[in-house]
Amino acid sequence: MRKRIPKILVTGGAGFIGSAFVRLLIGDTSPIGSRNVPVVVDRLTYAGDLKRLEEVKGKFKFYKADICSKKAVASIFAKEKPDIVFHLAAESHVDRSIHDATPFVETNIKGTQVLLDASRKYNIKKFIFVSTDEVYGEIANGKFNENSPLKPNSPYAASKAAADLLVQAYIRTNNFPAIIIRPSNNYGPWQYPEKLIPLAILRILEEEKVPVYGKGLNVREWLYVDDCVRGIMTVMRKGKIGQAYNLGSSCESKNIDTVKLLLKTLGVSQKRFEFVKDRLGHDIRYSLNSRKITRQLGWKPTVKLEQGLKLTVDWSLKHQSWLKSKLKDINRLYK
Ligand code: NAD
Ligand code: TDX
Repeated sequence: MRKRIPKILVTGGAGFIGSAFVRLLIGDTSPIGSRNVPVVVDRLTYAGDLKRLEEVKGKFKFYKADICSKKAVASIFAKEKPDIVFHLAAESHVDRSIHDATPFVETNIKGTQVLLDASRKYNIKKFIFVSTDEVYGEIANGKFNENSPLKPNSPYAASKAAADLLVQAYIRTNNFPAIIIRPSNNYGPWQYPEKLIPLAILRILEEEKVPVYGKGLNVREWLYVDDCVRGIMTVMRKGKIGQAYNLGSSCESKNIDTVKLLLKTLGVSQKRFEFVKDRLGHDIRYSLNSRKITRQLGWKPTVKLEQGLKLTVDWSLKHQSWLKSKLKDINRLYK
């Protein structure tokens, strides 16, 4: 008898990481991926864009819906009866959360709770929650492991930590079958150009300078998006219910070095940046110990920063019109 293919629902599937995950899932030739028609739920906020899924058009089912709406989520779950939920929908940009925390509390906390309740009601088999490294707060030396306390600093990070804790509470209280993933800074094709790397590329394309906050000494751990979504897939396949997994690349770099490497990759002068006013409450460094996922589940990153930046620049040069289509929104945010 043919095994039933699990029905997969992805929230935030029109976003940067969510769309990369949906593309991976659809291209997957294993029993889970092949013949799977994932259900994508996305409100299409400023950050959502179905162009990211154009190459897999017709191979997924799409619902334009707000995860905060109990009614909308209930009707999707009633109709689709998913087996596995990947929850990536979120307000994801730290700078925006500093201007206005409201949508972060709404989507990241309330939206997560609505999804958890619907998932419980419909007895889903697995709930994969994509949290973030920012829930741990900053670390000057050493690395965070999965048992490090959650001490978020920005409103974005606080809202993600609240959601992370809610998932943990449902695991403990209801035996809810969830797994938490905490990835480090992602970059790669289709990232919205509000984040450092695509913003820097867009500014260079516009003959402007790259804005570097403070003195550029803050450190981030850069994870190429394809490695991230492979990690999410690995956790779905082999991860243990009730566990959390860090997902980092070990490619740590000071922002100023990242920007200089990017300028070199773009083939422009090393001077095409300017120091600007620092971000409020700017976390000095994120750094993950990702031994648990590498040792227990066998995942490892494959793309080093230099190579990932090259891939990102090549893609950006071919998709300049998409990046530039976001310019008005970006200028409203930053100027
Ligand atoms: P993104 O901003 O590119 O995409 C978020 C998606 O969620 C968008 O398509 C948006 O339309 C959708 N969305 C927002 N609010 C919604 C709502 N109320 N209802 C339905 N859909 C809604 O984000 P991303 O960079 O792809 O991040 C995906 C997830 O990974 C997020 O949960 C984020 O916190 C997490 N994460 C991101 C990074 C990173 O570096 N980008 C690192 C670690 C963790
Ligand atoms: O113009 C800029 N200049 C600058 O110096 C911008 C936009 C950022 N920065 C700095 C701030 C950070 O130290 O670059 C670093 C990276 O900034 P972002 O791209 O905004 O990412 P970050 O704040 O580190 O958060 C990211 O990683 C964790 C994602 O946006 C989150 O969604 C994820 O959870």
